Amino acid sequence: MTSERRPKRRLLHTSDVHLGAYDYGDGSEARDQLHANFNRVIDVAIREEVDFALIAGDFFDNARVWDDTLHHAAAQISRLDAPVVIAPGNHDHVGPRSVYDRIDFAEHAPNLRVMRTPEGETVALEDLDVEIWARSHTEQLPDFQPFNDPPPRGDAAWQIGAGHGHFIHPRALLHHSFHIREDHLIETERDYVALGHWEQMTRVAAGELTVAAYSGAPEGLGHGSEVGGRVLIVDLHEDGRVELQAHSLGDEPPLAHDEIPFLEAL
Ligand SMILES: [Mn+2]
Repeated sequence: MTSERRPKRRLLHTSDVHLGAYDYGDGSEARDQLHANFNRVIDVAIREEVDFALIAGDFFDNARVWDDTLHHAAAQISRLDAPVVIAPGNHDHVGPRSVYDRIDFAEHAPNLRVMRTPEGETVALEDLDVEIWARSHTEQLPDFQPFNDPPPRGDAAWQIGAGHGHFIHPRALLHHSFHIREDHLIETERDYVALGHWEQMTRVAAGELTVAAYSGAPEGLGHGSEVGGRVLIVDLHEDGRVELQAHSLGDEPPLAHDEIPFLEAL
């Protein structure tokens, strides 16, 4: 967008963690696994020395997760010496009966910012010269469109968008809720748009000037995806380039930008 050089920044993008999805009965291995997987997401963020992390919705599975899950999440987030921003999705919506009202996250994870304004909200990370805009889910409204009418770019060098919903391929049948279209993403005029709601990792079309991708679920439940158990590391380069890498939560080598699947059709 601008030809001036910008500060080099690095972020971690994940989504659809669904912490607490197995909070029933006496607990289970699946529950422990989900918790351990989020610990590994934070491990990657620390190892890769990210400047901030962005969770594009469905961080918690529902508003009735166990207290222990809330405290586990806050403790893990606070291990990272960098801001963590959550743009809530349909499973962890804001408003009445929000999971984020259950404990005082500001006390337990002072580096966490939850976007709680239903009309949409810009979080300014002033020390980083980064602004993040998103519109959070409030409840299950099928016609909710995360990127309808985004505000113009702000003053910070880097403009990031986040949204939780279904990217609609131009040739797709319109049978999903929470639509995100390519022209929505183009109209954001953001440098990077972090998407959530899908369990598979994929880049999506967003015009020439915007990079947009789903991180997929970190536990690798991706249906039909070749990439699982990964998070995105996003490098914002001084010349304005946005470069992705898919980092494994296990021992797999990272995938370079062009190796990350690109949605051709749906
Ligand atoms: Mn979702």
